Amino acid sequence: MDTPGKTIKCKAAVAWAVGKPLSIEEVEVAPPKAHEVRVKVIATGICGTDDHVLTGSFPKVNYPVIPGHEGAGIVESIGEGVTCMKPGDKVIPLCLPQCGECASCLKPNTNCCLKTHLLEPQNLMPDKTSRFTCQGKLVHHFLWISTFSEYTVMPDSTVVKIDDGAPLDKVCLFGCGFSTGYGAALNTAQVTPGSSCAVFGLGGVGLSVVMGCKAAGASQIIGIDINKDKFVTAKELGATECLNPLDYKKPIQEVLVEMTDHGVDYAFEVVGCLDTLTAALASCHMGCGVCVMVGVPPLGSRLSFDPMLLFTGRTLKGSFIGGWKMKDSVPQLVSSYMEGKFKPDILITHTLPFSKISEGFDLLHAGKSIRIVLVF
Ligand code: PAD
Ligand code: ZN
Ligand code: ZN
Repeated sequence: MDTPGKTIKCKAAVAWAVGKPLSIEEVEVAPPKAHEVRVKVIATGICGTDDHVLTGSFPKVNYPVIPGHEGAGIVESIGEGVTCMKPGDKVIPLCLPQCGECASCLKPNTNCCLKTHLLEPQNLMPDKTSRFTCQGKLVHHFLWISTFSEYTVMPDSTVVKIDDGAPLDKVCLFGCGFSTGYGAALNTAQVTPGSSCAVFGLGGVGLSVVMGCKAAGASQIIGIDINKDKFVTAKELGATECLNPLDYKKPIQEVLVEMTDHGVDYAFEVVGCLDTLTAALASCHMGCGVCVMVGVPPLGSRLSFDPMLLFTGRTLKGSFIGGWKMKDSVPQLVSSYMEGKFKPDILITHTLPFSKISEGFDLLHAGKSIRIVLVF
């Protein structure tokens, strides 16, 4: 079909309002403007963050919106001035831009590009218009990439070309979940060989933290989840023990401090809950333990804990998409995957046609999946 320059009609999953389930609609996707790229999405994962969008607990989202941010696809057409890719290239949309020009992009030690949604909401393209309409209404973008649409438009700073041989239904996980978890261990915590680690929350992101801790040479990796069904995969990926907080009368941080000789070297919160964040910090070793916050906290929440936990030398830090400068790192992660350096495929418990997206969210809510990949 001769589509470049024309509006494309295709299927997309639209969240019309907070608390409403996704509904599959026919949407119109306008052609890309200057420095934009239109991508045919081939596969997209469902991340816990997409669920936060449906419940209204992700900041600065405008409705109606097309969520989805863990995709992989093929460039359909490019706008004026795009030089980094061409139609037919395999690409991964990036949920965190790397504009290459802002103060953060110019610093070597942060990936928090100042074009991030948290500073400059990405609900419309940079020219403040949307490329999506449905039933005559404007539909918003999500993180500029909206991968729950068969075709989607994004700025060229939020998409990167990858290896031509990459299997798109697997490497879509590099757009968020795997990169976030693996990088939280390697880049943010900088886990050291022989250390002890505790990972709170064993979803797709938490299990990727487990893989990162193992790759970094940690000798003790304790997985913590209230759903014991997650323990088999966690152990397969490198967890040395798994704990269910519901099995203990005392708080889980006390159990961890006892079993690790005064606390772990690194703790990761990968649930998105303030209680587990405080528990993770309190399970760190006094004087040197590092707690990394990966889970997205509830919208508008405020943290409260005993400041002595920090006064006595523990460190609390956040990790945004694993600390990777995404444009530079995602192609390298894909290449390492192609060389067999890690196998995030094990995280994909279900591959479903896009039309079954609601079934995918039901599986996520029931705790019966790790990562669900939808294919168009
Ligand atoms: P998920 O829903 O697949 O996994 C969450 C896991 O936490 C599940 O296995 C739950 O059973 C478990 N859990 C729930 N409550 C508790 C509890 N009280 N104690 C222990 N375990 C519990 O989500 P996910 O793995 O896709 O995402 C996890 C979080 O990471 C979520 O908040 C998401 O928004 C966030 C995230 N952060 C970034 C980032 O850049 N920091 C990127 C992507 C996702
Ligand atoms: Zn995500
Ligand atoms: Zn930037």
